[in-house]
Amino acid sequence: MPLVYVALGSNQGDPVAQLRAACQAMNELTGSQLLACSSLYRSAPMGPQDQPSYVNAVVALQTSLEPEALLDQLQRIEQEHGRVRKAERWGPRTLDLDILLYDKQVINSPRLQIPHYHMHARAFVLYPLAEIAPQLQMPDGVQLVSLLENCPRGDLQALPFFIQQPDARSDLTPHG
Ligand code: PH2
Ligand code: MG
Ligand code: MG
Repeated sequence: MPLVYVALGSNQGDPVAQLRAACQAMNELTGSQLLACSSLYRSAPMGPQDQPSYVNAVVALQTSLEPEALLDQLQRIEQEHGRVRKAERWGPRTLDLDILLYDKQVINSPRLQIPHYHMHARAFVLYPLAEIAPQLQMPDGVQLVSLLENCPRGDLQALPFFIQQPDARSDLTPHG
């Protein structure tokens, strides 16, 4: 079954509760199982500075949903958690769920760009991802560790809260 990495972010309401609820909702998707969750991380907003800091995490999800069907479901979960789509780029949001990687696929459709278009340069994506998939290779063969070398950690800070870990899975081998 395909292995997908999803980035979570929130800076409105109760971000920690939003991220926990989103993990539970992803684990309940048809044909899907959450395999791993990173720690929660706080960082200053990228983009407009007149918004609260963000809480981010990355999860590994095994799913039989095709990429666009998964996108539909993630957008539904965003909406159910009060997401209001606004015109402002990089503006505040109650819940943002971005597909980072879908197996080794490269997708450039009107709705989906995978790998996620800017993941290479975002500490709040790369460090949580490395926590759950240290051996990961990008579809183009570049190692995640070499992306990290070019991406300073900045103010990214691991929080002392956790998302409940899914049951330990002996068949979860690093991707790549
Ligand atoms: N998401 C944004 C805009 N800015 N900044 C941080 N630190 N984390 C985010 O997830 C984030 C952001 C829009 O998706
Ligand atoms: Mg985003
Ligand atoms: Mg998004």
